[in-house]
Amino acid sequence: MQVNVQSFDKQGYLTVPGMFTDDEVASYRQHYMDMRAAGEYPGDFAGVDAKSSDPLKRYPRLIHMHRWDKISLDWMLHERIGSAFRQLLGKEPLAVQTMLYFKPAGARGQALHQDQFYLRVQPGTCIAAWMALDDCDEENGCLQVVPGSHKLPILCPVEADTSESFTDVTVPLSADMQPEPVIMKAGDVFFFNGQVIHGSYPNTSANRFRRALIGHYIDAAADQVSHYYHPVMRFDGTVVELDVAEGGGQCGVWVDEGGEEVLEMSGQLG
Ligand SMILES: O=C(O)CCC(=O)C(=O)O
Repeated sequence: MQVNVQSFDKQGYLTVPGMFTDDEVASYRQHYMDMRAAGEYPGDFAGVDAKSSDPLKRYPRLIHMHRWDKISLDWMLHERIGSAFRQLLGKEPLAVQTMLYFKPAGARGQALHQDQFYLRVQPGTCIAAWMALDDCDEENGCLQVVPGSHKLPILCPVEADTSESFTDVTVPLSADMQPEPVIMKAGDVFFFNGQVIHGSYPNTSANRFRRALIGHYIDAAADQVSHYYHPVMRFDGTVVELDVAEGGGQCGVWVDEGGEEVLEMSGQLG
């Protein structure tokens, strides 16, 4: 499958329509619904409570399933995903994470953020493959991205509104930056680099899920990534040793310069 490398280079993100068939998507949906119903897993940090009034406690996201679930491992290292990455990066990709977001009706979203804030890949940045398992639009809380953010440094986080987001930090936008919805069909995959500011708003639908299967990757030129993302895997399933990226470093804050907002690298990451 040919992907539009020029568009990715220009924007830092790209939707590849129909990467997975309806049948494949239906079988992933069933697999993860069965898995969620069957019990608790490492990574269920928010707790699982089938009777909670919080939809995200009834359906918390799954994290790092590829470490104990073959279907997740096979998807993370899928040839179609690998081929897209080889075209987009021009380098061999390395895989570091899987996640499954259920996002049922009424669930909060995830405040705007940059993945590189968490992964701390050096040199370079991370890149995500975000596959829609349901059709996604603004009603059920589709992904939102900020155009033009793909070349920004890491911005200093500020407090998020936890009535809208299940995470408690976000990044401030300058006045001329506006998130845009990423409307997708089930089976489409959205690729975006680790600097791209993205997130999602609550699922305001009456009864629609907005499930997504997500992989995080880095390219083979990287020599370090945060501790949480080890072990790092090649697409043939073997493990590659990378250094552990430490926290800290500078982050950007918006400052007023003669009536114009400019980024100043005066903040410090914890
Ligand atoms: O799916 C969402 O709502 C947010 C996902 C996300 O931010 C991520 O995969 O980094």
